[in-house]
Amino acid sequence: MIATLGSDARARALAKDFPILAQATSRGKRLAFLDSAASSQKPQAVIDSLVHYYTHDNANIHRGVYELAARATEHFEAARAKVAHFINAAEPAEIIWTRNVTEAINLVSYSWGLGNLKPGDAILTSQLEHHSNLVPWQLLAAKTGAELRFIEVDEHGIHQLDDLDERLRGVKLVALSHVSNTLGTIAPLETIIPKAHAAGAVVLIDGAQSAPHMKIDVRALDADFFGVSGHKMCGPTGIGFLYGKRALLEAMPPFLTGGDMIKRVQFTTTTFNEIPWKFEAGTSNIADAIALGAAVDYLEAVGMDWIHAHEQAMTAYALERMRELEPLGLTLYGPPNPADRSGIVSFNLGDAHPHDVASILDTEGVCIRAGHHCTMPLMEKMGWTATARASFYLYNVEEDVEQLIAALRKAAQIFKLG
Ligand code: C6P
Repeated sequence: MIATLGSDARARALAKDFPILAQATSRGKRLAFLDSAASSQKPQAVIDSLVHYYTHDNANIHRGVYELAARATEHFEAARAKVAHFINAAEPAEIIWTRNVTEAINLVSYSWGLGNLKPGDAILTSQLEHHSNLVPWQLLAAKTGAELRFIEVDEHGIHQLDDLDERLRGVKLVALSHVSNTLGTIAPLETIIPKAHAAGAVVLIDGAQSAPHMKIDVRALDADFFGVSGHKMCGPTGIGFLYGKRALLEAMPPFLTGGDMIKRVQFTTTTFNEIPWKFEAGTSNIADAIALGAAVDYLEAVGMDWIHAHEQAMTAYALERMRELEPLGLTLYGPPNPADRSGIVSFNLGDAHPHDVASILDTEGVCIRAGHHCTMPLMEKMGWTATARASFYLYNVEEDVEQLIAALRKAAQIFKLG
């Protein structure tokens, strides 16, 4: 058994902050929640923030002059500042609230993309992308006449960069996920971003699977845009954000229009608000933005470096234990070196359908995801119909892996494998 235990004791203590994890399943099994890549659980502090807001502070923001409205506005803008600090943005004005990373990417596609791309230009993405970081670019390419190109990945899901300079020729936008939600691959952004900029491209990073799990410094990365979903980082659903460099955001037209995003409206013309409000039309998701601020407080108190190290250790441990099941037909996917991947492990068990595997695991209290993980082109390239996927977060402990292994052995027995 390898030692994950330096961090296991702390993870065990942190798990107590997440009330949902204390429950047993309807079959009386301990809950082993291994699907945080889909959506994380919420600590009590985030739940309390939601209850506190609706109990004490609820009012519309940026409008009322009375005390409640002023307080709601103050907390809402304070949450923006927390998020800015969390990813080391230069200023809170560079953070735009969105519903999730999908909306953040669509905002860039419509607002930046339509005005900046023309026939002869190219968009470069990769074969690993989630549909949210692919479909918007397919549509943008179709609308503008730009070409859509791909960085290829090998059979482990590792980016192939030998011909990157060539692929970057004529590229105006590079759009990449920081961490693959299907294979856990960490993209070599330190190599790609400087080359993309040298080629004259703007860079958008889909941070859905990185920001919850590792320290993000958008200025050190030199990302032009960076999108995040709050629900994957201990925050509520329905809130996320787009980071954008001030100069880019200022030059972009609004995405949605209506109230709050204006400075002055006359019958036939409108002057738009300053950033970030120019991009926040209508009443915002106030309570959830504030609760995302509470999630940021929580994650920072735990320490992003600790979270990353814990997940790396959990993943290395899980990979080692799962390799014991290879004689039973278990196949592991993704980068072989644990250092090249985050806390996501995709696999298949013999020729059993991953949905059936996931259903058997469920009877043992183990929650995993199965399917194409919104990466259908990657599945097609790899020749897989689907995979099963376990993913780890700060509250996962060695016992979760033990439970996964025992449940997989049971599944192998049921499918008469090995
Ligand atoms: N991946 C998963 O189980 P939204 O739905 O907007 O919050 O996140 C979309 C998204 C975009 N990019 C990446 C890399 C993602 O992982 C996700 C969400 C979940 O893998 C749900 S499909």
